[in-house]
Amino acid sequence: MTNAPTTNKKLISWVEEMARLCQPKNIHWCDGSKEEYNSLCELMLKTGTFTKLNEKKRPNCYLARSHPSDVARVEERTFICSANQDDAGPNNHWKEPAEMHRTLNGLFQGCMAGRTMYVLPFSMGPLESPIRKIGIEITDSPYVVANMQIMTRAGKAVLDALGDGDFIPCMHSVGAPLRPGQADVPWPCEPDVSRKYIVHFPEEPSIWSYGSGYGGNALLGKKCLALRIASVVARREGWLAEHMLILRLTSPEGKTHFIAAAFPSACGKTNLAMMLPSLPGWKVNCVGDDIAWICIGADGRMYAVNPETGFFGVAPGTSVKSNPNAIHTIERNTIFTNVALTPDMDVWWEDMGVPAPEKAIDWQGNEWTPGCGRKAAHPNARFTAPASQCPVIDPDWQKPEGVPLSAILFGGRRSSTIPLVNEALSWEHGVFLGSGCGSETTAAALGKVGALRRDPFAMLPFCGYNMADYFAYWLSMPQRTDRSKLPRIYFVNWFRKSSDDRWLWPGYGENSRVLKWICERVEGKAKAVSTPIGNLPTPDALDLTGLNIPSTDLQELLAVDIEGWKNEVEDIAASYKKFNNRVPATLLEQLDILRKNLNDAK
Ligand code: O2Y
Ligand code: MN
Repeated sequence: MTNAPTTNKKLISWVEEMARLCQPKNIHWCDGSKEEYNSLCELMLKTGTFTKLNEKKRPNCYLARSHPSDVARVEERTFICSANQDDAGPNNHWKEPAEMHRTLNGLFQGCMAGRTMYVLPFSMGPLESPIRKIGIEITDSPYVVANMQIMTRAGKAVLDALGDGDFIPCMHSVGAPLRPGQADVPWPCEPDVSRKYIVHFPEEPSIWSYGSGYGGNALLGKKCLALRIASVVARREGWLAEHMLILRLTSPEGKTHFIAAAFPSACGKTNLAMMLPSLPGWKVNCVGDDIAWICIGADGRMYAVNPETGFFGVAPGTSVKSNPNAIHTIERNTIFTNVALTPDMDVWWEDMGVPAPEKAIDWQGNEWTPGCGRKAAHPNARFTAPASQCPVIDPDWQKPEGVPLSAILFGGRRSSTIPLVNEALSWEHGVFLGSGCGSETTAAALGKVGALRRDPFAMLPFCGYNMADYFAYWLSMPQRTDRSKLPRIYFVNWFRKSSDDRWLWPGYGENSRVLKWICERVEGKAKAVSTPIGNLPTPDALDLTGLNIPSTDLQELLAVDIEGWKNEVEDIAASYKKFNNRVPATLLEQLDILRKNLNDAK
């Protein structure tokens, strides 16, 4: 290959082999430059993939509309192909690796005909970070390249850092070859979901994705590499790859704590990560909104790195009320996907907090008016925006060694039983609480609205190995460092409802009150009451200054619903059963302790 900007033999021969397989029209090695980004955007304007937005209102912003069959991650088509099925576990779809390679080889044969094959070097984590990982994504989608340029460190600097070293091959095709003379479409993909494949080979490691151009299916640095593959690599190397936001909370006196939080998808991680606290003088800075790579530092504390450089956030529901800092982040240099287009070439979505336009073009490209009975934006419509544009991006967000964690939060969308906040009594108790994570489904998710879906550690769709082994790995942390140096663990729930279906807690910026209590607990200052489920704030320990919340609501938020918890225990026990006796004894002991505490409670 004459035009390869590298001497890396493994890389050159892999690109040659993939070119022979996929038969592209051209090969383009991505340098990650602004010029390259702009020319990809120009290209996508020509093919109709992109629509340019109003330059005055949204400078350098574009809208893409996906094919209606290609709007979200496809969990049912996501595979972990470890040699041994038990290593993938009941939490993953599995196929024997050789068989899957045969299937993929068939699908990728000639799949890039008539298209350009882009070779995109990218790094997850700052290049100087000891745990950064370099991937090379080969893709036939310019949309994927443009999004990856925002979401990762990509291009020449990465290739230079790679040198002759090793990388993770990430192979992607939209699965829509062009015959000679065949016209392209704005969003090429394989519309038949049963022919889409998002495949991980953790032992190689490598990633193969076919048929989708959307988000987590196609931007392979994100969920595929930084969570599924990284979770396997992390266990081998002694660190953690987690589905967590990272934030810094600073008190009016300037005291700072870093907190990581794992919530299932669609529970407001992006909102919390860059929250505007309602408490006067308190400040939140954002380190990351979706993924945390956590390792034990030289001082024995846990340090968290955000491996990404952008936000791929859900647009519907994002408003000045829910997330003012996100609204500012997406004012410029942003790619919008599947939102509505207003007559003045701006974007709109449901619950944007501004009146609906009199008419718009909906996410499928059809005319839309308020009251027409359809949504203007797809519920999983997204913005892709640089993290550096967030008004509260943390000054340390790119520190190669990460930021030291004071606390880890787990949570979910739970309308009953789970209190506003609960402090774990030990690391083991905290791991138990994490294993019981779950969330009630919303209209944005597929399936029945309001059904509880267990999602341990918010990692169920993202853990690249058997989750029972993952629990054991988390439990091993006190053997890897001084237990007293580990972050304290909390379980939070902003989503409690009253029996007459009112929100009991206002959420958003008011969640800073809970974060304040957590930081004060870490400092040994705040009061708590010991209960059968953990330590809860005494009602006067939460700073409720200026918040008009009925005392009966507060009581409900901080009460232990014994009967509800008894059901919770049995439901968690049932969720463990799926792991066929592989769940660590320590977690079964925690379950028994909780059962006994609840039975002993009056
Ligand atoms: O539907 C997709 O492809 C995006 S999924 C996603 C994107 C950003 C952050 N988190 C998620 C998720 O599902 O957890
Ligand atoms: Mn996520």
